[in-house]
Order: sequence, then C-alpha cells, then structure tokens
Amino acid sequence: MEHTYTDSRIIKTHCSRMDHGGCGLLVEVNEGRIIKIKGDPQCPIGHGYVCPKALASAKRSIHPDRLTRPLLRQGARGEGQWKPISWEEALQTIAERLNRIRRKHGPEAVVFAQGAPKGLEHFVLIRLANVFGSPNVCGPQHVCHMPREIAGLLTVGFLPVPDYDSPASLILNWGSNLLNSNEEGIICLRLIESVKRGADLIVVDPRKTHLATIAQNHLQIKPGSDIALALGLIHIIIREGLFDHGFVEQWTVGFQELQEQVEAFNPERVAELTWLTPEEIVQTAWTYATSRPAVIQWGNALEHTVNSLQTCRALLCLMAITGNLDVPGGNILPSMPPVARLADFVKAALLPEKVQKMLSRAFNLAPNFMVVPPPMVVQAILTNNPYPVRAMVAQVTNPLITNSDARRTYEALMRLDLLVVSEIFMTPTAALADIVLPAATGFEFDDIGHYGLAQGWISSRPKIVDPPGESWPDIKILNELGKTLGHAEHFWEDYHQALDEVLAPAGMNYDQFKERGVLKGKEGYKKYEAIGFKTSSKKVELFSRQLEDWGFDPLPAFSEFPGVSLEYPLLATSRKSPHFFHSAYRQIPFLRKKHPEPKMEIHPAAARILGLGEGDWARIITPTGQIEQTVHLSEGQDPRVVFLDYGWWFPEEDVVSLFDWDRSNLNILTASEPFEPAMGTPNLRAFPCRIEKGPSKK
Ligand SMILES: Nc1nc2c(c(=O)[nH]1)N[C@H]1C(S)=C(S)[C@@H](COP(=O)(O)OP(=O)(O)OC[C@H]3O[C@@H](n4cnc5c(=O)[nH]c(N)nc54)[C@H](O)[C@@H]3O)O[C@H]1N2
Ligand SMILES: Nc1nc2c(c(=O)[nH]1)N[C@H]1C(S)=C(S)[C@@H](COP(=O)(O)OP(=O)(O)OC[C@H]3O[C@@H](n4cnc5c(=O)[nH]c(N)nc54)[C@H](O)[C@@H]3O)O[C@H]1N2
Ligand code: SF4
Ligand SMILES: [Mo]
Repeated sequence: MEHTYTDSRIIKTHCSRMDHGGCGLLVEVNEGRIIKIKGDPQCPIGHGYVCPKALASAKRSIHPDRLTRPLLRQGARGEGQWKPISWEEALQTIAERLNRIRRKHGPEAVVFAQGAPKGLEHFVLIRLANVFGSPNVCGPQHVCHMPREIAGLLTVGFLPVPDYDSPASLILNWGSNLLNSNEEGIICLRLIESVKRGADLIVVDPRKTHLATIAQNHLQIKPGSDIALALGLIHIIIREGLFDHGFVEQWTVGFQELQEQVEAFNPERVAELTWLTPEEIVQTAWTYATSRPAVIQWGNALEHTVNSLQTCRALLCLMAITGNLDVPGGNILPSMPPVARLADFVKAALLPEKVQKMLSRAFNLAPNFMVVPPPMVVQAILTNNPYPVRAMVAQVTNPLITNSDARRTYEALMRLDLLVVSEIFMTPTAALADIVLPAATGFEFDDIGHYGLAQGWISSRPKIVDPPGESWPDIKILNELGKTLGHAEHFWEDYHQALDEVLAPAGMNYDQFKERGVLKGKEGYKKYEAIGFKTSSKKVELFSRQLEDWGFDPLPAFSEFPGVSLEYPLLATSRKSPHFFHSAYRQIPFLRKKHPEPKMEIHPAAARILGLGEGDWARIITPTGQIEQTVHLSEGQDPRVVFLDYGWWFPEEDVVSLFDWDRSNLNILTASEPFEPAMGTPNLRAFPCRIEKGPSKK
C-alpha cells in the first residue's frame, strides 16, 4: 500500500559528503525521513545540477549497515569481534591510551589521519593534533590538490581556479573529467554551459571520455607524459612569439631561463614522448595562445606521477605567459569571504615547531601543506624511522584501499598499539581498528562546506534528519575527545560553537548563515595590478629561486620514470567513477547496480592477443602485487594502455577477509617509490603492468 505523507517540507541545503559537495539541493522531508532530493536551480554553485551519488544519499543515511554504536575490539586485530560500548567508555579508553603513548613516546607518536576533506571536521582534526602536540596529521594531499596548490603558491602566489562566471573562448581540459568528478565543487554543468555559450574545447586525456567526444580536439596522450606536452607547448608559444609580451615583461621573472629550458622540447621530440603528432602539438599551442581568454581546467591526473609538481608548474607557466591569469574567463584567484583564518582556527600557534618535527620534514615542500603523506607514516610505523609512531586516530578515510602500496599499509596498521577509526560503515580499514566510532554524515548535522578549500565561497549544510542510533558528527567526536584528553580550554562546550567561530569574522552566526546559504568573497579580476603577485619577487616566478634554494629544479623539468618492459608491457592508469567516491558506496544498491564489478578497460586488439573476452576475469600484475578485475573491451584508449577501476572492496564479503580488500584493489599494484622528491607523490598513473587471463589463484 502506498504511504501518504502528511506534513512534508522542502528544505534548501547543499549536497555534502557524497564528494566534496557543492550543489544546492531542495530536499523534501517527511516524518523525519528524506523522501525526495532535487537540484536547486537558484544555487550559484551547481545551477540545479544533481548527480547519481546525491540521489543515493538518502539511501546511504538509512542504510541497514550503518554503524550506530561505538565498538571495542574483542580478540585479535581484524578478527571481526566487537563489543558495543558507551560513548563515555569509548572516549575515556581512547584518551587514556593516547595519553599513555604520549608519555612514553612523545606526542608525535600519535598520527591524526583524514582522507579527502568533506567539511569542517578536517580542520577540527588539525586543531586537535596541534592541541595534543602532534605535528603529524596524515592525508592524501600529496596526490590530491597539493601539487597544484603548492606549485600555484610558488609560481603565482595562489591556486588558480577556472572561472566559469565569465565566458571563455577556449577550455583546455587537461587530466580532468568534471562530468564524473565535479572536482572540489567545480560542477560539470558550468563547463558544459560555457561550451554551449561558444567556448571551444580541447581535451588532453588518454581516454575518449564523453567530454573528448564533444571536443574540437582530443589529444589522446600517453599516460604520464603531460609534462612533456606542456614543455612542448611552451616551446612553440615562445618560438612563434605567441606569448603576451606585455604581461611577460612586466609581471614575470625567469622568462629567458624558461625559454632555454624548453629549447629541447621541439614538436618532434614531444611527439615521441607523448604519442601525439607534431601537428597536433603545434596546433594546440597556436589555439591555446591565440584564443583569449583561455582557461585550463586541470585535474587530478596531473598530480599522480613523480613529475606532479613540475607538471603543475609547467601548466602555470602556460597560463602566465599567455596572459590568462586572473582575467575574466581565465584561471583566477578567488577571494575568500571574511571567515576565520585557517591558522587561527587550527590553533597553529600552539605548535610553532611543527615543521621541524613532522615526519615529512625532509621534504622541503611537504610541511607547507600541514599534512604528512601516508607512505611516510607507514615507513615510521614499520621502521621507527625517523621516530616511532604507535597510534592513529583516523576519520573519513579508508587507507587500506586508497593508499599507494596497500599491502605495506596493511602491515603498518597491524603493527599499531592503537587504531581508532570513525566511520559510517564497517570498511577494511575500520575492521582493523581497536575502537570504531559511528559517525553521522551528510544531512545529519550542521556543517560548513568548502571552508579552507580556496574556491572563493563557503556553503551551509544544515541538519535535516537525525543520525542513526548513537552516531555523532565527527566535529562533535573530536570536540568531546579534546575535552576528555584534558584540553577543555581549546574546545567548545557544544560543537555548534565551532561553526560560529568560523563565521564570526563575517559578522554572522550559523543560523544567519543558513539563511544566506552561500557566502562568496569579493569579486574582481587582475588583483595583482594593485598589489603584485604574492611571491617573493611580487611577480610570476617562471624560475623559482625558492625551489632552487631547496635543491629542486627551479624550472619546470621532465624526469623519466619506469616505463614498460617485456615483462610488464602495458601502461595502466585510472580515473574516478561517477557512481562511487573513491572506495565508498559499494554497499548502496542504487549505485552498485550501475557498476556492479571492478572493470578493466582494454582495447580489443590487445585483448585478442591475450585471449580475453568481454566479461572475463583477468589478473593484473605489477612488481608490487596482483589483483583481478573484469574485462571490458573499449576502443576508447590506445592498445598499449589499460584503464583499471580504482577503490574496490566488497562490502558483501565477510569481515574476516576484510571484505576481500586485496582482490581487486588497484593500490595492491602501486608502489610508494619512486616518488616526487619535493612532496612524495608516487606513480599512481602510468605504471607498467602485465595482464593474464583468469581470476587469481588465491
Ligand atoms: N591508485 C590511486 N589511489 C588514489 C587515487 C587514485 O586516483 N588512484 N586518488 C587519491 C585521491 S585524489 C584521494 S583524495 C584519496 C582518497 O582517499 P580516502 O579519503 O581514504 O578515500 P575514501 O574511499 O573516500 O574514504 C573515505 C571513507 O570515509 C567514510 N565516510 C564518508 N562520510 C563520512 C563521514 O561523514 N564521517 C566519517 N567518519 N566517515 C565518512 C567512507 O565510508 C569511506 O570509507 O585517494 C587517493 N588514492
Ligand atoms: N564521482 C566521484 N567524484 C569525485 C571523486 C570520486 O572518487 N568519485 N573523487 C574526488 C576527488 S578527491 C578528486 S581529487 C577529484 C578528481 O577528479 P578529476 O580531476 O576529474 O580526476 P580523475 O577522474 O582521477 O581523472 C581525470 C581524467 O584523467 C584521465 N587520465 C588518466 N591518466 C591520465 C594521464 O596520465 N594524463 C592525462 N592528461 N589524463 C589522464 C582520466 O581518463 C580521466 O578522464 O574528483 C573528486 N570527485
Ligand atoms: S556533484 Fe557532488 S555536490 Fe553535486 S550532487 Fe553530486 S555528490 Fe552532490
Ligand atoms: Mo582527491
């Protein structure tokens, strides 16, 4: 019988926690349950867009497998035996054990870990670490955003983001697939609108994505060779005099050195390195340099090789010498609204020695981004080098699936004296914990979106429904843990005060912010004309003295990394799925039905040689490990390239196998070395592999 709803209300909010969030939503609620989710056409961020993940978010909230009570491990680590305990007991136990470890090994022996930030909890976690005295907050930023952000800070003094508010003449879409990823709240609809308004589109991607099919040009690049293409484009733009002479003269340093650096990257050489044709390279250089304004939509794929920082530097040089920085329709510096300064909110002043003490201190750049790359934490746990790490407090992360070299990550987590994991579902990582804390998630508590992400706006995400059972928002968990650890003076009586603290400089509290929905910074372009660029020379540093002082290449440079061999003849790469967020949501039938199994995409010609047919299981093997995925034949990529699915585990399998965490998990194949020398990025794309027919013989 159909249920009739009596008193339904529509609440305006912002999508949250299915990814980084952003889209304005109209959520219909009845009797405490979400019954319908629609995009809000009035939202200045999403323009009414809504994706499959958001449509599934109500189902996630009421999923029967949600964690609802704090759990204490019984028996051996990973045996899957738990005892429900009260929050009081959980917090007391964690606090006692953390304080014991702090007394014995020092506060740096406790690592605070988070994956991709979802909301305010990331910054409350950093605050807790600073208050506790640990310099070690661990996160995946070395493969997510920091290569772009740090390259941006060094080169132009900010992270340039694409401006879709003003029309562009050309979009150069490079290693990004907004149609699947809507990365960092840059919603794909904005890019599509810009194309419809007349912008030309060039896509640089080893795969024929949907965007590539609607583009004027698709450069089907060899995975991992983006730096060579960027240097090749700079070579032609300088050689042909296509650069913005006025801007280069007035606003850059190191142009001469850059010109010498790219001398060797002529179209013929670049064509060999990238599998493109010299004509494609020359034409792209001309089109990019002569279309004004032109915007580079750059993505995460550029941050997944040992050339991550230098690739991003090269793209910044392109934006600069063509005069596309901070102009309407180009790559701009968004001004943030007047919210609390990050350093104040995280109480950075409590730990002035943080940079000297971080596990990543040897990486001159890594300390700049507040977080330690996970491989360094793994190394310290396993070797006590540079010092012992004995405990991890983790939230919003599933490192057994998302860290490079997953098996070594497993060994490290097994070795800890204490692992606390805050989660919404039991995951392979949570299954190894001593204490699992049930977290509330999107729609279940008041949150602020995009604080600290430098996109120029923040959004409100008011609570709409109650969280299940005894689950708590991560902000509340951290706030209560901070007080239980004995640091009440640095925390709040009630976690809602954290939200008010962020908003205070804007002259409003959370209730007033909820009414506003989105708070944007001041608009305006070419801010550098008044104050210069925020670099030491006040100009764009094509040549970076700072990098030179630190012992790194001061000019965007190309370094070779392990290529294919007879034993490992194919190049593997990956991309994000539109239906999942990294390792999450495979337990939600609405999403799983759209993508039931891990799929490897391979060209029919390559598959034929290997005897593989559509739907077969195949083993993918690298020097680090082997996994299995199903075969999907696709002419969308070069026969020398395979696209692997990323983020797989099987929530339907049993907990003792850690939900078959190592059967199809891409990161069983990846290594943490070699890595980018300044910030530790390993090769997650463009790694050589071998493929054989049949499932693993486990
Ligand atoms: N090989 C390879 N590795 C990669 C990448 C790649 O492309 N290839 N991508 C990298 C990138 S860009 C990133 S950002 C990282 C991501 O790495 P992670 O952030 O570790 O990835 P997720 O799978 O999103 O893990 C988040 C976990 O948080 C849980 N969760 C969701 N909402 C909440 C909440 O509100 N509270 C709490 N406590 N938990 C919640 C989810 O159930 C999920 O298990 O992975 C990196 N690793
Ligand atoms: N649905 C969904 N949305 C997400 C996420 C998710 O897991 N699922 N994750 C979020 C996070 S944390 C991030 S960082 C972003 C990332 O989102 P994006 O920046 O879009 O990154 P990816 O999807 O990893 O890869 C983008 C494109 O790079 C291509 N590619 C692969 N290898 C190479 C290469 O060597 N060179 C070039 N030029 N291109 C290559 C892929 O084919 C793909 O089309 O997405 C965010 N949004
Ligand atoms: S793209 Fe992200 S923010 Fe937008 S509806 Fe989908 S999950 Fe939500
Ligand atoms: Mo990411």
